[in-house]
Amino acid sequence: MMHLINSKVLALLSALMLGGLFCYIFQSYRLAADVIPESHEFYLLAPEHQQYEQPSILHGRTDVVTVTPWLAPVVWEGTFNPVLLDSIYKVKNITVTATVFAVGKYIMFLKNFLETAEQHFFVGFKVHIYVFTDRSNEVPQVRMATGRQLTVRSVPSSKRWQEISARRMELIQTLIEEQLPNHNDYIFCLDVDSKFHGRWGSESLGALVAVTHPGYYRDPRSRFPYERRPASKAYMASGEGDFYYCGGAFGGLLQEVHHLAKTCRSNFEADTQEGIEAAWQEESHLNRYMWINKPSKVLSPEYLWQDFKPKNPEVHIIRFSGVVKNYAEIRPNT
Ligand code: UD2
Repeated sequence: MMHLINSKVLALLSALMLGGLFCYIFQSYRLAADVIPESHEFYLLAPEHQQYEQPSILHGRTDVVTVTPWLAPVVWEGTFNPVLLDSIYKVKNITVTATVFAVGKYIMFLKNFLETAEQHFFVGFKVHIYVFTDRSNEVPQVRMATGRQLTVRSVPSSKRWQEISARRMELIQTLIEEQLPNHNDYIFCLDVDSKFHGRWGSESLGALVAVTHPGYYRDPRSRFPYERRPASKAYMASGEGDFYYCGGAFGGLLQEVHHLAKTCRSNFEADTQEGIEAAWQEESHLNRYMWINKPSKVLSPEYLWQDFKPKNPEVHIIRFSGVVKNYAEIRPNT
């Protein structure tokens, strides 16, 4: 009799456990199927009843190319609606991180960079700027709007500018691994010897974002200063390559930029082992990376001009531009 009761209790318990397991699995399945991650790159939710100029697929800019052969947008003034884009990205509650390196005398550029970023870089969004410097005590005090913050990280000084420029990939990789766990957020890595002159905002967001170099976008690719030695991991053969991209500005989703930084760093280090340094250091490795891993958004040279260059007619607005500098005076070596 006792034996019979025990087996009934056992059967009841097993049924309860199975039921519980079924509910758990069913619930998890529902969650996985129903919940669309809010900050997913491709989930562009516009507010209801918003009024804006009617878009057209017939009329628009005809003086420039606005899409790459792999169908990534090329962002030029006049190709996007900033108000609409801001309203789409605001609800995602994203944080945009920017990294900037100011090692040695390059600290002199930081004040202008930070002050103009306040005026033009993702205004109205949460922004976190990381400054990497060996002169923490010389970092200028710049008033930042609510939601914007600055973190200073100490890095060692260096006797070679090539090394400073190259080490950026390693530091960006480590920053993302250690400090930035939300992989749905975005990051831009920018040169400090530059200033913002116009809006740089949500139109620039994408999974992997590259900027076409202002010095080469009108040239045939045979003239691009890619690394041409086959011994280097940054090697680009003649007839290869899409555009020549800047090392001074790139970005995207944290997970994408992490992969980029890690790959460029490891290729750079493999070159060093072989006693080779690519023609334009990490810019060469970045160009090789972007050739294989096509950027999902390409920013026109509006997003990195050079102050010494007169504005070309297709450039309607300069948003960010490298200041004129005397290399011999500011670099630790020539
Ligand atoms: C180009 C690229 C730069 C980089 C370099 C290749 C653009 C506009 N610039 O610029 O991104 O790819 O070629 O090496 O695409 N830095 C210091 N202290 C130094 C030297 C450099 O902090 O003593 C940092 C600083 O953030 C600077 C960046 O490294 O903005 C790049 O160095 P650069 O501006 O001297 O390189 P440049 O003008 O040749």
